[in-house]
Amino acid sequence: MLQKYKHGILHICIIILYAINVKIQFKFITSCVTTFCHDILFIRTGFVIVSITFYRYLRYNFEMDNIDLKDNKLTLVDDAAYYIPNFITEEQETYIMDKVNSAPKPKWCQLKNRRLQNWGGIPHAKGLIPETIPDWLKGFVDRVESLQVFPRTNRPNHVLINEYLSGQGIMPHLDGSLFFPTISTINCGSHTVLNFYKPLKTDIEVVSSEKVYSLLLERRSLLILKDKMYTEYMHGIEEITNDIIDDKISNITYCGSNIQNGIPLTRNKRISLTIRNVPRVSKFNLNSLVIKK
Ligand SMILES: O=C(O)CCC(=O)C(=O)O
Repeated sequence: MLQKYKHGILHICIIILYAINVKIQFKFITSCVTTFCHDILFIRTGFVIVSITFYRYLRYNFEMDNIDLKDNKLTLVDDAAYYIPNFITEEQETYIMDKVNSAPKPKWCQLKNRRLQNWGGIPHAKGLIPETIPDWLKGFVDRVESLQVFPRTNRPNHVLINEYLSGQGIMPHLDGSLFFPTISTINCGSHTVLNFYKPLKTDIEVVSSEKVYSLLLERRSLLILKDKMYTEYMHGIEEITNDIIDDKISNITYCGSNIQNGIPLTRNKRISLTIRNVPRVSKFNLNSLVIKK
């Protein structure tokens, strides 16, 4: 019931806080002029700051909960891809990057051209060996889940964190049948360009053929790939340090106003959070292993 009226309640709270703020700020200015009573000024300033912060928090949650995925569905690519710019705030981006950077060394897995961390467990051919997702990360997983891109039976239970230095990338690949065919990726620290290729099946392996789409993933954005975009197209990131934005970028009209045809973008260190569901979960649990130790 409360859930049903959540948006209404938030709206009323925002209006009340706004009204209180206007009134208090008016009184505050008057009292500045008429009195030098520092105690009262101090209390009023505190109240204004607290209520503005709360107001911004409510507005932020209100706007986030109101994301309508239909508006973010990319029309120039096959079904289905959704691109949501500014899915997280600058503060949240810094928070994520600090958490990722301060993870203990054994949490990192160093590959030839990038580093990664597994959260939620270790995906294995026989299923996920699960582990509880820590609270700092769970909040972001819940936000993605609230967009209802995953069915209730396949809630996101795994987060792969990739760290790419400028010039690093990932070979074209398919994520395969280990995962439920929906990928959601939060981008932090730098933009990148994610390319999509038609797979070519040879007798020995599946290789990528021509590039069909490119998507610009801006900092703080969320990308969701489903259905054919998951199953039929390989995705990869070229190992380059600069990108030239041109009309081959299929989501350019969904990006920020600073993104225009012809501009060069320099890549910095990028951290991506790939939030997925592993349908098969092993009974063996990494948490119990740690406790037994
Ligand atoms: O970093 C990304 O956006 C892509 C990651 C990816 O494709 C993968 O880890 O399989």
